[in-house]
Amino acid sequence: MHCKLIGVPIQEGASRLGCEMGPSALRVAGLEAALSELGHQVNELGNLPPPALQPCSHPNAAIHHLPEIAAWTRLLDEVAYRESGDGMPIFLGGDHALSAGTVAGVARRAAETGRPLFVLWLDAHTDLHSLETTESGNLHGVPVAYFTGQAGFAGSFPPLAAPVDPGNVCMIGIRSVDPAEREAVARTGITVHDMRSIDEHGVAALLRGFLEKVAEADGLLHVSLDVDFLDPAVAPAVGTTVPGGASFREAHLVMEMLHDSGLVSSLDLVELNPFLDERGRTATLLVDLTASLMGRKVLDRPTRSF
Ligand code: NNH
Ligand code: MN
Ligand code: MN
Ligand code: MN
Repeated sequence: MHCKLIGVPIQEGASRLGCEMGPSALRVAGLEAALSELGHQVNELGNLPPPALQPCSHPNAAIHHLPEIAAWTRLLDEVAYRESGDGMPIFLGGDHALSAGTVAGVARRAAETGRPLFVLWLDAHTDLHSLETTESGNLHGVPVAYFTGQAGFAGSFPPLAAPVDPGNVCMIGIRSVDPAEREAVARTGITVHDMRSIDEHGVAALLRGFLEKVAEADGLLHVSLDVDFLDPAVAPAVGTTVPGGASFREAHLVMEMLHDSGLVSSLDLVELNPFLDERGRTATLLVDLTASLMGRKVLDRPTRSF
């Protein structure tokens, strides 16, 4: 596989500063070497420079940094479209607002190839607010509403060329949903597997159901991994910890199954805040999870798709 590492030093979408250092921490933790050791060709594209701003505003006075996030979305839509033409872009965040642009760009590419894009959202949160409904005003809480074509982004965010069908979005790990997001989940029909579903059925059964759907549709699969998908006991370096998250092994199992499926075409690693880390352990875990997604395994096993 030809992997492209793209640093996205964006932190204006989160309430706490520090995600800007995420790409550096992932590099220091050895992401490039981990991928090369697995036999992949790795292109290190460096960090994207912060884009120029265009003034814009919104009647919701709670919103923080709208011109910054709108400009990043415009830039990332272009970059993701360009870099998904050949090889697998890996976006090193940066906060989760970056996924508005990365998913929009890979969706535009997928639409051209005629294959449907699916999105696996690994997160404690659904990130389904619109600009109207966000109460925190932190725009890392809105990307899913944007890239699935929900109303209210016109005039600031770039027009969306290829909205992702909400029926193609699957969320796993969810345990913090605001009232307006609850309503949006019901309205859009996005599949949400909360932590209770993981407890009841096991993460493998939930993920297998989704991967079968992607394979049947001959789809492309974008994976968006928010650090707070993981339990804060194993991944403390995130500004929005929520107890009761995925365990170390649950997260690795998800990555191992994704590798075996052969379906993943692009990846976001987001919300890593190195300022909150303990001696780099969260950055190291993210590198190890990415290695599992890209083929690292304990033992070879009889081939099984997923
Ligand atoms: N739903 C909350 C908000 O909109 C929290 C979002 N924070 C996240 N999302 N970390 O992944 O502010
Ligand atoms: Mn702010
Ligand atoms: Mn998120
Ligand atoms: Mn989250």
